[in-house]
Formats: sequence, structure tokens, C-alpha cells
Amino acid sequence: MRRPLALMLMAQLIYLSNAALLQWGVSLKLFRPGLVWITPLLVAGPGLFYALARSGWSARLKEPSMVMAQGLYCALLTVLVYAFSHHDVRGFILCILPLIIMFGQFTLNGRQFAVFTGCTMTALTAAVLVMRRFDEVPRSLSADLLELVYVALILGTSTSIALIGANIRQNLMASRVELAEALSRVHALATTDALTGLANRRHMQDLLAEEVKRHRRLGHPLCVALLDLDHFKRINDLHGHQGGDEALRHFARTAREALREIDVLARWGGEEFLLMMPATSCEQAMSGLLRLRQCLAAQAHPPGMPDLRVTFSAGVALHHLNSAIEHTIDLADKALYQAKAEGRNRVCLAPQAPGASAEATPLAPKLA
Ligand code: GH3
Ligand code: MG
Ligand code: MG
Repeated sequence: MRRPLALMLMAQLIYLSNAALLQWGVSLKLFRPGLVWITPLLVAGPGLFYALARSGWSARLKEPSMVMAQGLYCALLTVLVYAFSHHDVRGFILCILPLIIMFGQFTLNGRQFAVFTGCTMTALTAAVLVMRRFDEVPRSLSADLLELVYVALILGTSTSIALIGANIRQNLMASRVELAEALSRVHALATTDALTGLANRRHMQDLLAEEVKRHRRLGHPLCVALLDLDHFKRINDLHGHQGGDEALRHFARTAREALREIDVLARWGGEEFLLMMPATSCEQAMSGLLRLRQCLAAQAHPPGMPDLRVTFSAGVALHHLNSAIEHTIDLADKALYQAKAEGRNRVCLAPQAPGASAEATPLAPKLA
């Protein structure tokens, strides 16, 4: 809306200078005295359009910038001024008409331009006919006809040029939209794992770096967990590689539903996943993973794989302010190793204080 408002202000300036020039013309007796009644319309009309747009009232209209209405208003005023002018100044009054088309080129389409030109030509023809009746010394018919044809030619040409400009702008805009879509596709390809739709490892590294900065600034707890699907080789052997892929997708879908929105799960590699849990204590992290285990156990099997059973083992670690995130992931990996060693399908918590016992703490019992 900022551009239409700027254009409206510019139009107002043109209207004001026109009003001043016409007053001058009236004082020089170049126009009929009745023109003084039209001059206030040159100030009031654009002021009203500006107020309607500025107040937001025009937002409810199909065309909130009201370009068509403004164009028609200006064209009809021009024809009125033309009707009140004497022969020797009539010509230049019509110079304003192509200017209206220039204002319309940002908004109007070909059909609207045709309506505008049709209305303007009809009003102008009517004015010429009325003036032929009321002029003390009427102009020759051929002069009137020539003028009408000339104006129609100028309006038609201005419209064609405006439409070519609008077409170029539309093409530019379409290329810009295509480019933005291509960029977002490239971004999705660069950040998403194609099989599961989760964040990929590289994207997760960026997200972790960002989250660590936030963690340093705000001091809220940050937990990471490494999850590894149990006996995945067996799933592949039983259901084939395609079945294994479906099991990975099934796990990703379930995890997205079970985890909170602020948690980010990424495919870290193969059948291993990294879960980042911002603003989360160890207890909350453990209960979140427990919830995921329960959801996975309760989840309907993917179609065609009724005997598929997907479980995971996980290691959870709390990130400490002064340690590197790689170190925290390492701790989670050690806890995962312990979860595997203790029989799988469980979650282990890495020792919390740096320098504390290297033993991880198994918290969640194996599901029956
Ligand atoms: P564990 O419980 O100890 O983790 O046993 P596991 O069989 O899951 O572990 P292992 O590391 O021995 O095997 C992982 C298997 O996962 C081997 C590999 O072929 C399979 N795998 C890795 N990525 C994919 C994938 O994208 N699709 C499929 N179908 N299988 C994959
Ligand atoms: Mg595994
Ligand atoms: Mg593995």
C-alpha cells in the first residue's frame, strides 16, 4: 500500500497545480466562468481518495488502491474542464489523459484500460457534441472529428505501451517468484534428509551451534540424545531394504508426532538419530524419550508389514556451559552404547557433572 499512497500524493500535487493554473486561466478569461465551480472538485476528490486509502477503509474493496475509480474521476474532470474552456486552450487540457494511463500502468489490466478509454472517449464525444450546441462560434466539424480521432489514437498508444511495461514487470515478478521457490527447494534439499524428511546431519550441526549460543546467553538447560534403532540389520533381512526404509520413515513419522515442537530430530546417519531438546532438563528429556518409546510400541504398523517391531536405544546427555557440543554428543554416544549393552530398547542418561563417574545411569526399564 505504500506505493499507491505515494502515487496518490503525487497525483494530489498534480491536481493542486492544475487547480492553480485553471484559476489563473479563469482570471485571463480563457475559460467560461462556470469553471470556478469545478476547481474545488480538483482538490476535494483526490483528498477523499487519499483519506479512504490512508484510513484503511479502501482495504475492503476489490481494488484497495482505487486506481480505476481515480482514473475515471480524473478523466471526467478533464472532460468537464475541456467543456468549460474556450477554443484556443482546449487542446492542452487533454494532455493530462495519457498521464492518467501512466498512473494506471502499475495496476490496471487490458480490460480495465479498455473500459477507461471507452468511458473517456464517450464522455469526450458527448462534451464535443454539447459544446457544438452551446458554443457561440462552433468549431468546424472536421476539427472536432480530427481531435477525437487524435485523442483516441494517443490513448490507444499510451495503453499499449503501458501494457507492454506491465507485461515486462509481470514477467520479472514471475521470475522472482520462481527464483525464490527454487531457492527454497535448494534450501530444503540442503537441510532435509530425503528418506525421512527430518533435518539432515549438516543442518542439525547448524541448529546445534545456534542453540548452544542461545544456551550460553539464556542459561536454560539443553539436552541432546542419540537414538539408534535396535537390530535394524534384522529388519532389513526380514523385510528387505525397502521394508527397512519404510521402517525408518515409520520411526520418523512417529517421532514427529510424539516429540514436542521445540525438539528437533535429525537423521544423524544410517539408523541413528540425534535429538536436540532445548530448554529441557534431564528428567524432561528422559520422559520425552519414554513417551516416544510408548508411542512407537502403540503405533499401527506400516501397511504390508504387520510383524514389524521398531524399538530404539538412546543415550541422553545434558550440555554444560563451557564444554563443546561435540563433547556432549560424545557423552550421549557413550550412554547409547550402555543402553545397547544392557539389552537395548531403553534410554540411558550420561553422567551429568563433568568429571563425575563415567558410568551412565539406566533410567527406563525395557518395555514388556
Ligand atoms: P544394533 O541394535 O546394535 O544397533 O544393531 P543394528 O543391526 O541396528 O546395527 P548395525 O549397525 O549392525 O546395522 C545397521 C544397519 O542399518 C546396517 C545398514 O545396512 C542399515 N541401514 C543403514 N542405513 C539404512 C537405510 O537408509 N535404509 C535401510 N534399509 N537400511 C539402512
Ligand atoms: Mg542399530
Ligand atoms: Mg547404528
